[in-house]
Amino acid sequence: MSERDPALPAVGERIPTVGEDEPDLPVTHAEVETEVEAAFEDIDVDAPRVGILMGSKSDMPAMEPAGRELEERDIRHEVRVMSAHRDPDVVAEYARNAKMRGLRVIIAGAGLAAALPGVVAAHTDLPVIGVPLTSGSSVAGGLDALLAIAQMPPGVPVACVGVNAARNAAVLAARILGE
Ligand code: AIR
Repeated sequence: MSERDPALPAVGERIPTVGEDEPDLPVTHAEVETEVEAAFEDIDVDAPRVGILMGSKSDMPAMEPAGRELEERDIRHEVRVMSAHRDPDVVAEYARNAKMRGLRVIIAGAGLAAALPGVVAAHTDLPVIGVPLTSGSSVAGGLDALLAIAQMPPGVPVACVGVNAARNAAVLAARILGE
């Protein structure tokens, strides 16, 4: 069951009425439903369900197959470039807001000291799929990124696909979504 928005009154909760002599009235189911409906009106029904992130524009060719796979499956997604090291605040904010924006899975690809998937997982409880990427300046052909993504500490999991396996990340995202 999804958590109740703490900003909304619970059924039966007493809310103050206008006017001094009137007693407080308990909130009815109908009133709660109206408030919940109003809150949901703000949520974009066309919101993306998968976020595809990458640490640099230079990762785009390697990450494109993930977007293609989701497109073929008609799964709404968005693509963002953000670096865990160069734009740490942007990454933290994106991850913190992701669930509220309707995202259900995050795919994050990066090369070298590939912190992006792990940092995203540190700021959200959505499932995060990491894609280790080879990079021209890697001294280890992508093994550096593979270890950085796979070796997460207990309690902060990142699912890790193979090096440059962006398409597999999308297939896994689809399976997590049950599609
Ligand atoms: N990277 C960017 N910020 C942190 C990391 N680990 C990675 C990118 C890219 C590589 O560094 O994901 O694979 C090289 O980035 P650039 O921008 O120099 O081409």
